[in-house]
Amino acid sequence: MNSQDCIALDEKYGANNYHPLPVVISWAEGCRVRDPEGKLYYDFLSAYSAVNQGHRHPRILKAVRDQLDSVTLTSRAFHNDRMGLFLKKLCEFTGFEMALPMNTGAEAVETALKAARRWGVEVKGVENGKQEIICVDGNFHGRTLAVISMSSDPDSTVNYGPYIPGFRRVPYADAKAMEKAITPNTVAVVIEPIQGEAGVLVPPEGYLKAVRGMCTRNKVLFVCDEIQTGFCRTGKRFAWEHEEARPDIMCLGKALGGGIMPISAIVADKEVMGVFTPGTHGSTFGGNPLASAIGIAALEVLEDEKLDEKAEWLGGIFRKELGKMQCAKMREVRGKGLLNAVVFEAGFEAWNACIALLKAGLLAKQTHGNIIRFAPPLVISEKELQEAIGIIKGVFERIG
Ligand code: IF1
Repeated sequence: MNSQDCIALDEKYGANNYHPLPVVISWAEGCRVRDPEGKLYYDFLSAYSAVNQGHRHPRILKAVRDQLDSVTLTSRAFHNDRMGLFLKKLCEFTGFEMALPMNTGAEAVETALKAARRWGVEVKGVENGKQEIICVDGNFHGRTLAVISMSSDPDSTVNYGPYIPGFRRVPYADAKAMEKAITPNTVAVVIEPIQGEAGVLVPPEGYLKAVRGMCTRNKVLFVCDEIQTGFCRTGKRFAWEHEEARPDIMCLGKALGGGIMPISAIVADKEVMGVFTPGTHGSTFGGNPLASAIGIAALEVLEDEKLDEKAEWLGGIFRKELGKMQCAKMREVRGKGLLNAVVFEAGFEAWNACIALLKAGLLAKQTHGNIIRFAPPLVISEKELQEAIGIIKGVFERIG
């Protein structure tokens, strides 16, 4: 099937809930993808950072193939011989005591919200039904009803009421406003350490530390959504490490699945994770043996290939080279590690620039109309990155 036929099928049979770039991917490896016509592209989205280890990493593929020969799915009604090893590896990688496996990112966030509400009653002593959770403007934590009840984005929330109560929203990167919103019933604060959907918004230095501090002072859980920023993307294993602002609960997803399947989790210490008892939360697929085998391999690749250091190093090169480009419409280059964005002047149609990049052989997606996000797989080599920068330069300098 050619690209046109694939797109026609999507449009005829698929709900109209996306507006993708007009490109079809039928093959991928490392940091490159190919369309059915054979054109090669650099992938500078990495499935929104779910492909940090690169497409079809050989070591992760081997883990999949090996696991397919024994057992793939058991449900949690029985133990399987992979999950414990996976959770141990995840705890060692993150430095937390316990983990709870789910599937998608939104489920991890839901799990964190539920953990926080229960902890609020059972440990902090808040009356059930009175728990409050503080979130921030511009957040993106997924698509479920509880999660969109935190959202300030009209597209995500329109006509989906009634929304879930118990959330208070304050401006992002404003520690004072957040502390003012804390009441005796506040059980948690939920933030992304860098806001992805908001256009790779990096908060001023000291913000994460301030949030950590106010949570400790007020006996409130600090929930950090590292679903997009985690697993080496920003130059550290987790973005909170840039300020040593260790959260109480970390939400994980995307790259935990090694680019193969949805795998998510929360990690926390015993005091928090201890609130879950049999029957109070779960998932058919969470922790399944295939996912567990993949999760272990995904973490081993991040560790053995030192992808945190690599993202830090290459990210520096990327921002420096983009900063040098001659394009009068460019306003700002920002980000950390290999999670970066270019902000153009207000009213700029970044969609058109993404189409031009696509034609030149590089896939990236705009956000908020005038921002383009650049997040290649972390396995990209310096040479490949330089070639990709050349493509971006060619397009941006033509824009003027
Ligand atoms: C889509 C955005 C990125 C996330 C954070 C939780 C989730 C996400 C910080 C939920 C998911 C994805 C979802 C994807 C687009 C994408 C996205 F532009 F919408 F905001 F990456 F920047 N927390 N982000 O970024 O994870 O349930 O999807 O596994 O099409 O909705 P999920």
